[in-house]
Amino acid sequence: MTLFEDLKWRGLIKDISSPELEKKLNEEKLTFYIGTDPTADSMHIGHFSSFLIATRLAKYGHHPILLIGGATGRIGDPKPTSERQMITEEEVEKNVKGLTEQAKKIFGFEVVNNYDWTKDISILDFLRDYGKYINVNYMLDKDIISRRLDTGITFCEFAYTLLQGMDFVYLHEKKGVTLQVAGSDQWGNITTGIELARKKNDIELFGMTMPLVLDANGVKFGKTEGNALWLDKEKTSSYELYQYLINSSDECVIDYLKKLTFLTKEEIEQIEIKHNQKPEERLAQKKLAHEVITFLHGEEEFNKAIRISEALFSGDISNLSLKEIEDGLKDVPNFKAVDSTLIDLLVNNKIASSRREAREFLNAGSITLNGNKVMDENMLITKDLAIEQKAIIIRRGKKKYYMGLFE
Ligand code: 485
Repeated sequence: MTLFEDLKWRGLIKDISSPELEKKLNEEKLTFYIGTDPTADSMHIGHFSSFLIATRLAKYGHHPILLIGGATGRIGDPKPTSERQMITEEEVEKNVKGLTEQAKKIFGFEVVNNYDWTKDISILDFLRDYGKYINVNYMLDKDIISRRLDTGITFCEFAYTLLQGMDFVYLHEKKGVTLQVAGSDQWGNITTGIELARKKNDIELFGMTMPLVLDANGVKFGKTEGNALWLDKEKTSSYELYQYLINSSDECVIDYLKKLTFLTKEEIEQIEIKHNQKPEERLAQKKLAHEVITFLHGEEEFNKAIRISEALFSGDISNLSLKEIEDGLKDVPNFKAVDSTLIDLLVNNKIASSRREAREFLNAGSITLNGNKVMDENMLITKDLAIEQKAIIIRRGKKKYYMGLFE
């Protein structure tokens, strides 16, 4: 299978700037780039799904450059709905640093920052050398800009597309870049660069976009109740990522395997057949979690995520560290633990609604404390019982966890 056929099969091609690109991708070695703005100090899984294209093309011998937008991040790519809140320069710098380290670590490719070549261009040079080549009419036709005309768009954001266009031209001149890749929302910015290069240098540059990865409800992949899944494991633990991926719906999981892993067509088709025989075993979801987490955080983190999941599922948490427990139980109800009897602890922290109900749970053997079944309502709960003198974990029934923390 050629690279282009592979990308198509994965559903990774939305628009291409010229049909010639297929031949070029299959037969030449191109230098290409993909960029992101420093709106946070870590990428999220949405960026990852796009940035993976860099590794995909590199596997076929193309040369990737990753761009962090220290300049464009100071302006803000117009959103279709409203003007962005500007972020402070300190924040931009901090985010550039975080993203640069992360991009190098995860992908291992060259990383550039557009602030380096943008910061010293004077306003007059900008207008004469770039502004002169782009018609305002052309800019107004762009989807994102035209959608903002009703609500308004400042000159600052209006000019954004020219900055990104300038990057493309600059990277072509300095590094031989001929292709820019991005998610489909970047089409307007990519074509500005192509237009600039054509008018200014009489050169043809190429662009390619991929569709957004969506879940079965049309929600962007990686968003849960408005929260992004971050690639920085201090922000989103491997366990949380594991839980998200393992819970992918059967409808979407094969699509995710195509878009988020390097498994081949043959491998994915095999997985699909086996998965459909026994969907309840979640083979496809397990493969997905394994591939994504080992790529991002390494095998050890993946094994840790499995260990936490299994321990929490079986209830035997005695082998987990406090950190692992905290990762695993981040979202469970927390309470401040004080010395008390077991029954008081259950009632005072609403694990049982009354003393009568607490006794029912205890007598039925459905309460565990740090993984061990407890039945004596008068048992004294103190710091000495807590994991690393800090946490007590109560499980009620099969699934319901509560975490008490001693001061
Ligand atoms: O020369 C460039 C300067 C800036 C950018 C790209 C090239 C960033 C770009 N304008 C942007 O806003 N990208 C988004 C971001 O940074 O969050 C997202 C896109 C998405 C995908 C992802 O970056 O919305 O489609 O391309 C990598």
